[in-house]
Amino acid sequence: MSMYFKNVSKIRYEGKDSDNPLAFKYYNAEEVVGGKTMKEHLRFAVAYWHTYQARGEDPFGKGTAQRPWDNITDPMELAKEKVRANFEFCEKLGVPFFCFHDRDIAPEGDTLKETNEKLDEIVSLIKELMKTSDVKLLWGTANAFGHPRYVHGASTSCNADVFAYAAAQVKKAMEITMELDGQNYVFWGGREGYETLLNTDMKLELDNCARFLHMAVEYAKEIGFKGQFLIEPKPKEPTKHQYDFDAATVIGFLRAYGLDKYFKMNIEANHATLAGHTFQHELNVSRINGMLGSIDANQGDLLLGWDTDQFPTNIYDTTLAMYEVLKGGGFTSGGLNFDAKVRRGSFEAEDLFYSHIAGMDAFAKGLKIAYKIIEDGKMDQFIADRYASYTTGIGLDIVNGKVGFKELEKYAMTHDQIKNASGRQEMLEAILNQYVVSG
Ligand code: XLS
Ligand code: NI
Ligand code: NI
Repeated sequence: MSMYFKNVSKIRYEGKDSDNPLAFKYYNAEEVVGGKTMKEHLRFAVAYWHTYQARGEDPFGKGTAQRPWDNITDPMELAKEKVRANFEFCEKLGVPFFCFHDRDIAPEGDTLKETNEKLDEIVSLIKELMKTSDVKLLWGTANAFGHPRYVHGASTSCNADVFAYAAAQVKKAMEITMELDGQNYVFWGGREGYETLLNTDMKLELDNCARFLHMAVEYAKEIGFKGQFLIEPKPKEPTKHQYDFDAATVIGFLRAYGLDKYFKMNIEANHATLAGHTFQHELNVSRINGMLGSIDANQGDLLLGWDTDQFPTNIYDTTLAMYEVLKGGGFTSGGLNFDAKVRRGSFEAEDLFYSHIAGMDAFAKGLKIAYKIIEDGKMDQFIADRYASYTTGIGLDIVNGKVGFKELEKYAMTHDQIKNASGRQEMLEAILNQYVVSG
């Protein structure tokens, strides 16, 4: 196997006192936390688009990235080199999964037919390399937003020809995801949204989006695709208003159109921030609705209003995220996909390793802290006590549906001297600090 990352050998766990930047300080793949290894809990994935496609370009300047495949000019040769590089990269990091958009792995041809042929050629190479590797596909998706044909959206485009083209593209993306044994298939509503209501029939666009998803569900049944369908909420960017705004909006939409039993959420930290929520909020909403499927693990910059896709290094966030994941019973088909890119200034290939190591360590630490919080039970006990009034007397009657307004009025007439208890927010924040610091 050719070597793309020659200066880096297999990344090992060296523990918290190691000063080797190319070693894990907290992520110890085989270490058992509550009956499962860290590898089984965290199910890390490398995002193909950020790792092999992104060049660090921004609106003010060209890409700065220096990559081992930079001298290859033939697009198909380049695509193949990246496939090989992906396997070497994931193996060196010990990351068990990767994720891709159809257009990340193969270039488009002049016609849809040609594009699909190119895709097939690359998929066969991936399949071939999978035979001798433990690296698997966490999820596949279709890039139905980048090409100019998607200027007005894909399934929500005003142009029925675009709807049809997107359907053909997603059909193919589902097929290759299945062929590569992908464990999930993601729908991120790239340009499904609007810029202005002055030119938009929102009702028709939403109905069409639901029609599209129903077609996907039907087709999955037809071909026997058993992977989990995921929807990734995002409130804005690229459009001013994205229909899949946040978890609550998406869940409401799925229920309204009878799609809820086929989908779960793929929650991205930075998208939560853009929606004006915390990462934990989005995970919690998904979890309590039984729809927490997978995570796009990154972080945003609270001072910036766009999707900066930074590597997750904030231990508070990773702790509270893993708290929600553990409370939800852990990942099944999902995992932690690093939908994150190195900064423009971090242009060397080695930075791809430093960034993933930083993210993996942050989540490993978060997992351990979250597990300890749950195991100790102090936080749970506080919440249970806070709602204790619903476990006896009138509260229990409310929960059991035994009383209505008339009975409650009668009760309130004789219980109007109400006593509340403190919410103790600062005390709880200090307890959380103790957990995070003592780790
Ligand atoms: C963009 C999204 C995208 C999805 C996959 O903001 O995060 O990368 O994860 O299409
Ligand atoms: Ni994402
Ligand atoms: Ni994103």
